[in-house]
Parts: sequence; structure tokens; C-alpha cells
Amino acid sequence: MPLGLAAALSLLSLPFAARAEDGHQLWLRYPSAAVGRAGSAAISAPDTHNRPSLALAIAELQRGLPARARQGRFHLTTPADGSWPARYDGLGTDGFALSSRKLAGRTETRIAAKTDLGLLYGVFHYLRLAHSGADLGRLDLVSSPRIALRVLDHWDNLDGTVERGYAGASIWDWWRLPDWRDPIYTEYARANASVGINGAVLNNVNAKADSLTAPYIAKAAALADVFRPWGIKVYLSARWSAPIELGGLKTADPLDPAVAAWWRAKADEIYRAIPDFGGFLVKANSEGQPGPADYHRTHAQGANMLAVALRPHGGVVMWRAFVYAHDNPEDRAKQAYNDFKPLDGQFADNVLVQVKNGAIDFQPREPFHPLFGAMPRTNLMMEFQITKEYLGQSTHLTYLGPLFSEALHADTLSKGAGSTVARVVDGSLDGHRLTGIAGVANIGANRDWSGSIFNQADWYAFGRLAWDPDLSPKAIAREWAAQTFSPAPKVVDAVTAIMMPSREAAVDYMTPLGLAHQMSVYGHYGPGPWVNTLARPEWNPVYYNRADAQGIGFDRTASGSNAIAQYAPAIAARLARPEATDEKDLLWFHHLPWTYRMRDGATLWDDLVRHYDRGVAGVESMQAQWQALKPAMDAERFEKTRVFLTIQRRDAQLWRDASIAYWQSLNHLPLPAGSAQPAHDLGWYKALSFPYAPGNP
Ligand code: GCW
Repeated sequence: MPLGLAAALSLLSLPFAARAEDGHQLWLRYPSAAVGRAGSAAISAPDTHNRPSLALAIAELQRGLPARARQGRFHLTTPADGSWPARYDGLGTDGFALSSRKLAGRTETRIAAKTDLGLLYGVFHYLRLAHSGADLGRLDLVSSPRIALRVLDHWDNLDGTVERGYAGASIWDWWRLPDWRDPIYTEYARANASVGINGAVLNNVNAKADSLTAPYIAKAAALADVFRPWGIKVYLSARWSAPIELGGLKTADPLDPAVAAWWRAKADEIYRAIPDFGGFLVKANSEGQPGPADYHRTHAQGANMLAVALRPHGGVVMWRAFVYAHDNPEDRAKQAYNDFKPLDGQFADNVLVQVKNGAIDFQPREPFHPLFGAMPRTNLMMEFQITKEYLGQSTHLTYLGPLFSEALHADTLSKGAGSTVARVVDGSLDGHRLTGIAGVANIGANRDWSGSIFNQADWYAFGRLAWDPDLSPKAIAREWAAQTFSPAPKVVDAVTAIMMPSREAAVDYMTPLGLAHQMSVYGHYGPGPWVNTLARPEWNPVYYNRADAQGIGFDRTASGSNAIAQYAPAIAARLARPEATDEKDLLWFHHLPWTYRMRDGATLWDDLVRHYDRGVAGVESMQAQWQALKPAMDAERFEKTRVFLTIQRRDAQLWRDASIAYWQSLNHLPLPAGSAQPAHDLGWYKALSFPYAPGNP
């Protein structure tokens, strides 16, 4: 091709690339209309020699500065570079300060941090404000992360599939690593750094031992090299039985000296390749995974043995509390507490026990996990699920900010009022320094990363809440909407109005009033409240709904499983009485007659139906609001979301109708006035089959 033509084509391709609104740019779009292109801005910063994070901070600032800020002057400083204002001495590691003032008609902006990574976070925050329409001329803020380890857990398998992944294949190209470092790894790290995420567990907790072999350590090391300047450490899920599978040992007993020695040598080997390796995540004695209980050892004995191997290198063990056993007849919701609570105080100080937000499994709504507040002498970290296994996966618009925030703000009352889950997790309640929060990633190889445009908001919100659990989910939605679509107040208001009630709508059409785990056998997507055929009792929806001719709900009071006794006495006393229980959680804790009177006088049955109706109506209203946004949206992202909302509307109706048809087959009650009969009989819903639904293991 003649040179001139090539040059012309490459010029042409630029605007096209910039115009493709497929969502790949996430919230970091820096739309060309808003970003000044005229030369570089005046940035004074220390020499970037050997300071890769600082170099990234400067490059990011140049890249993202909006036109309106380009004429200003920017100063980036750390204490090492002199001119450090004493009032910033209290900044935490990785925290930053932003200040600006007008000087002779020009805005002077200072970004100060104790570390280069802090500067990078400061730059990202400045750009977040800049692209959300904030006044940049009078900034004065300091911000430090409340939680030390802010981690994404990837349930990515070595064959490229993702367990519970709804956004395509894994982005880790294990086969071509470590040689080929796909540019997507840099984009991934940049997106994470922009919201303060500083760790990534690369492989599924249902782990293969192969991840710990030399070739795979080299692959993980290549990723670690890419992530390092962005402040992101890599971690690996460790398969408990690796000493047997890889080391040829006869046992994986944590008290066997040969087993401990194997893990020490393995840790040493990993740290030779990855000097800042974060540590291990472990799913043990859960859903068929091996673990220390196979040798009659406790979770603490298991975790501590690994902790010893990692300690010389500064690594941590994230030990999951998601355990329940097929041969344990106890209420599944009680089992993790029963196993872990007695171990409080026994875990090494470089162990974090990773607890899901609720005691069952990432349901649309769960009361907070009773382990929070019950293990004051243990580092407890939070595990959220960003990938929406139970909340409509990639198609339903169900913004998770309110779910995360609700869990973080639940009050455990363990040390009196204000003992929130957030204060357990950030260490302030019990004086812990090693703190962490994990989100099961919703990232895959789809162009839009998360399977839908709006699912990106859940990744974003996780990062923002991990930094500061007190941020309001609404403020986060506004920030995200402004950066993702447009800072125009009309757009931000309308997008936020769609997002904020969306999770409650899903609760209403899927599992209202404290119901849980009612999905079909096909990939945890559609309804199946009648299912009673799965191998383990607690895998079946009927285990959770306990519905019959007389009533519905799981009695977790003293007359039932007494799970309420796992909460602080004042909470347990409240939960003992249905009338004192929040109606949102009613059927989680109580088995009640269909005729039970709700607070507003309606029967439980009528109210339940009303919730299903409200859920469907909620989706209809989201559809209408989205439609009204059409003129303000690019065609591509508008259309994708429009179609997904159509799917969601259809699914919401299906959830409502199938559930009501099943309950009616038991209680034979008429629907309240104004509620329509399900379109089909129960047999029709039961016959639906979706054997290839995505995300199945
Ligand atoms: O929610 C369940 C999922 C499993 C998952 C498990 C866990 C990784 O259905 O796919 O396995 O939880 O959290 O370990």
C-alpha cells in the first residue's frame, strides 16, 4: 500500500474507533468533545525515572483533562519531593488530597499523596470530578481508602470458561501467557485502578492444582508485571490437595510436617517469580472441595499452616467461610457460623476469613451474615458477588449499589448501636489493621466487559464502596452515569432514577418478602419454586420456601431452626416476632399462614402477589424511562439496553406468573382484585427447559 494511503486510512480509522459506542471504554470515555486536544497541559511533577505509577498518573491526567481545565496548572507531589503541606500528614497510604485555587486568572491544582499510587488515585478522582461536571476551581478534599485489600475474585478457569460468568470467556489468555501480554490486561488494570481496586485473584475458587505449577506461576507473574504500576497485586486460589496432586505426598493434612514444608517451598517459588504476590484464596470443605476437615483438622489449622508459608513474604490467606455440608441436617443458613464462630481468636494475624454478605448465597436480598459481629478477634473480610448469578445475570438491569450498601450498613449491634458490618470490615469496630473486601468479578471478553452496559456500574460501585463504604449508592450511580453517558443533569437524573429502584424491582418479581433461592435448575436464572428433585436438600427451592396449603416461609425462630440466635440478643428478640421483623425479611425468618396480616392490614398472600405485580410494573417503568432517554443516547448503547429491558420485562412476568401459579396450586386462593391470573397453568411453567443457560459450572 502506498505510504500516503496508509497514513490517510489510519487517520480515518481514528474517528471511527472513537465513535464505536460499544461500551468498551467503560466509565473512562473521556469523550473527544470534552477533552482538549491542544497540546499538553502544564503539569509539574517529580522526575518519573523509576517511578512507573507516577508516570501513569501524569499520562492519565494528560489524556483525560477536559478542555475546560487545560489552561490550568497542575502540581503532583509526595513528601519525598519537598513542598509537602503539613495538613496532609494524616493521609493514609494510597490516600490523596486535591486542592485548587484561582491565581491570576488561572486555576492551580495540587494533587498530593504519600505514595505514587496515591497520586494515581488522586488523578483518577480529579478526572472523575472533571467528567461529572464538578466545579474544578475550588477543590479542597482529602480521601483515603477505609479498607486495605480491595480485591476482585475471578472465578475464571484455566480452560477459558468463567464459572457464573455472563460476559463471555475469561480475559486471561492462559494458553498464550506468559509470552503474549494482551493489551486488555493493561486496560483491565487501568479500569480497576480508576476505582481503587488493588488486587485480583486470578483463578476460580473451585481451583485446579495446575495454577500452582511452574508454568502457571510464570503466567501469573506476567500478569503481575502488567498490573504492578497500577497498584494491583495478584493472588491465586489454592487447591487444598495440591501437595498430593502436584507434590506426590500421601496426605494434605495441615499438621503433617511434609505438607507444611511443601507449601513453604511453593510459597518461596511463587515469591521468586512474583515478589509482591498477594497470597492465597481458599475454598475448603465446601461443595465437594477438599480441605483440612478431611483430616479432622479445623479451618483455623488449615489456614494457619498456609499463613506460616506466606508470612516471611508478607502474603495473606483469604479463607472462605462459605461452607455447608451435604450430610449436615442443620439449616444451611446456620452452618458457617457453627463452624467458624468457635474458631474466633485462633486464626493467624495474616489470615482473613472471607464471609459472603448473607448466610446462604448472594440472593437478591439476604439479611446480613451472622458471622459479622460474632468474630471480634478475627480479620473478617466481605465477599460480594458483582457477577449477578441470582439477579438476572447479564440481561436484567439490577444495579447492585443498594444491595452492597444495605449489607454494609446493617447494624450487628455487637458493640452497641452503630456496630455496622462496614465497621467490622474496615477494622474500626474491633481494632483490626488487616482489612479486606472482595467482589466476584463480572468481567469477561465481551466488548463491553460485563455483558451489559449497566452491569459495568456494579464493578464501578464495588470499587467505590470498597474505598469508602459510606458513599451513597445514589451518588455513585450519578458519578457513573455522568462519566458513562453524559454529565448533563437531565441524563444523570434519568439514568439514576432507572438504576436506584432496579434491585428492589428484581427482589419483587423474583423473591419478595424474604423468600430466597427460588430459581430453576437451569443456571440460576429463571423461576423454579416447585423444584424438589436435586440431589441435596438445600439445593432445592422447596427447602427454602416450605410452602404448603397453609402457609409459606422458613421458620428460623426458636420453634424452627433458631438461626436467629446467631445474631446479637437485641436483634434475635426482634426477629423472634413476625410483627417486629422487617417485612423485607419476613419469610426468611418466619413460616406464616397465607392469611397472616401484614402491617397495612392486607393478607400475606395478597401482599405477596402485590409485590410480584410491583416488580413487573417496576421494569415497565424502567423501559419507559429508558425510551425517553433515546434522544440523549448513542444508538448502540441505547439499543442494547432497550432490548435487554425487553428481555427483563418478559422474564419478570415469567417469574411472577410461574411463582403465583405454584403458590396457587398449594393454597387455592384467588388473586387480589386487579391482579391478573398467570397466562398459563403450572404445568406449562414446569415444562420450560433451558439446558444451555450460561454460567453453569
Ligand atoms: O453460589 C455458589 C455458586 C458456585 C460457586 C459457589 C461458591 C464458585 O453457584 O458456582 O462456586 O457459590 O461461592 O463457592
